[in-house]
Amino acid sequence: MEKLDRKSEKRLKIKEVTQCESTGRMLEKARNDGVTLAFDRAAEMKACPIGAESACCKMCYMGPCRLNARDPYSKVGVCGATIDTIQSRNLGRMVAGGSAAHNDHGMAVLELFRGVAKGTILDYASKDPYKLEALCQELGLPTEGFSIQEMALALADELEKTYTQTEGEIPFAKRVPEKTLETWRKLDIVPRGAMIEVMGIMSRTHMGCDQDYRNLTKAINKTALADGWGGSMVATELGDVLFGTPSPVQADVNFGVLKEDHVNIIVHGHEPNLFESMLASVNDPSLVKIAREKGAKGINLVGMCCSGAEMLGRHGVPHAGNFMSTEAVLVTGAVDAMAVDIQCIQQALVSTADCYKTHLITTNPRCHIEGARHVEFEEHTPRECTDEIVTLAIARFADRGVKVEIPQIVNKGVHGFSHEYINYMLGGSFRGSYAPLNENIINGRIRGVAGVVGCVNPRVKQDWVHVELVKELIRNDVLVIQTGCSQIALAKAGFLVPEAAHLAGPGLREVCEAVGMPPVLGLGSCVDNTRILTAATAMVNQGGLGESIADLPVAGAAPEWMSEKAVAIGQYFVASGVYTVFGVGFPTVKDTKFHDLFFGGLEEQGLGKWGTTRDPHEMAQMMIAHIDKKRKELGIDRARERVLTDMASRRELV
Ligand code: SF4
Ligand code: MSK
Repeated sequence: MEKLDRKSEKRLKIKEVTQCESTGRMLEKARNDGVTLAFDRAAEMKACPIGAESACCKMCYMGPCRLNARDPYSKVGVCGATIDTIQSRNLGRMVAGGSAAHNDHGMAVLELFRGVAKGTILDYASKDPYKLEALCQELGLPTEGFSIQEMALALADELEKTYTQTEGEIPFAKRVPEKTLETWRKLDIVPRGAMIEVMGIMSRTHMGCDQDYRNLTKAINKTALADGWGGSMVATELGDVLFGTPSPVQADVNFGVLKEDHVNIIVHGHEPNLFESMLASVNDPSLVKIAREKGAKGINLVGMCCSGAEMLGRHGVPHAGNFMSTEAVLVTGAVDAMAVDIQCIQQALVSTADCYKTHLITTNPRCHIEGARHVEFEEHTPRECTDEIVTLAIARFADRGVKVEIPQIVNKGVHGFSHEYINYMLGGSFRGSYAPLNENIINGRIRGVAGVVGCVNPRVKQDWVHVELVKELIRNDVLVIQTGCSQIALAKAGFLVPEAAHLAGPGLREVCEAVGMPPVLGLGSCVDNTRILTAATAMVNQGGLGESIADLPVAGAAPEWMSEKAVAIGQYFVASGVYTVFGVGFPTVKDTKFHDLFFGGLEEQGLGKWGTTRDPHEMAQMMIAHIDKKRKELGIDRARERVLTDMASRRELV
């Protein structure tokens, strides 16, 4: 077990590193217990300033080469690579990593879907046949006279092209608004298939290959779009067909969802099938009986991170917290087993779990962790894995051997706003449409729509940037839609309830009160960011707000991002036409040609653009200014006050 030097002066005060009270309390307990969490590791590990700005290259062993970020054109690498080549190659590889992660996940969902359709996988069934038929029709597949199974098999074959096709356009290019697609075709950035795009960028960024940042940017856009309109979109859409399309459900979030007198099992990761089978196992009467015989009142299944956000929206399964709380939750001592699958699983969970005698169980062949117990999850026999995890958890409950301390904090919220439900909610069941949303934007009650998404990162105060940003956006009548760890931050802050409408500006408040909806809508996991693309497409198709996604009065933000997936997501939003602002920092050097292309040049080509700031209030004003600019271009602007947060109220907010 790694112990923290208690005299460390680098260690920050708890209220400076997290806004989440439960996480803060457990961080304090961990420090007293001599256990190190990522907050303290971040303080000990100074981020490399050259790497942070992407001014270094290790593409070959003539280097690694470090350029001067303060005077970026004063030096080149040993091979002569310029700062623009180096930055674009580095960013391209981040996008490739993120896109590969989402596509790998999406391909697994496709194979599961195909197995269910063929009848070789029996533990799952297609829960939403209406969506299956609608998807077939959207992609031009025949449905008249075809059975559900025939449609499903044809859809699986069609969507496989998302990954394997080497020529042409990915299937969901058919969903893209016409003018947006036209721009992509003109720029030659329509993805062919994810595998060839990811392979292409890895090859072009090899030493001595593509050394023109503009040509590399084309490949970066293609690879990112192969994520958003490719693998991630397939994962979301087929996930809905298999497990059900979400609709609003009330659910609890925060550490208080753990129950001392129950067997507590947490699932953390990104694959809904593990979670769905775990749900079946914890409800199995024979396992519940064993748990009761061991003195437990029942088995309590809880989500964390993104598959948790999916289950929260689909089934109302309680959720303990986001990425930066995954270690802290183990410090409660109440977690009998944590089952993980893929992505955003910190290796340190193994040692933290060890300290608190929790079973940390990896389940996926793509993600083993040294020191963790591995119980492989196999789709044909999923219950073998999930039943074993429940059995291990029951045994640990019977002999916990550690003190249990659960912060009794629970936040209620409404989750599960799929793009289909937004359609229904605003337009009614008989004339479901985006017309009311567009009308309310045109008449100015709603100023615009902001997607606030993404990770939490110990380089900034956990949850705080998300919450401050969203507060300011809704006060300015901007409707906020959310996914992933950001959604959980706002749920903990109490914004995902209809009663939060009183925190919104007068126009947005009026709409929320009329419909009975919160001013902040939770759409699911980080993979489900594709629901935002689909909603934006519906807004364009509805009419009145321009012809392409780039025309819409919308903006996006990932205020506390950390992963390569976040970069891929940000890039697919930018390439789709959305102004996207990142907090924490951005891996480019200012005042270089590559940076200027990303922060302005792409917009001139008809796409979106990047922005960056660490300050949530400045971030909100940047997004609102962009929304106002788009309103002006659409001719729907009118003089209106922009609410600014002054220094006095900022101090109150901290
Ligand atoms: Fe240095 Fe060029 Fe090798 Fe990069 S590719 S490490 S810049 S020599
Ligand atoms: S889990 S990618 S920390 S949102 Fe999707 Fe959260 Fe970011 Fe991982």
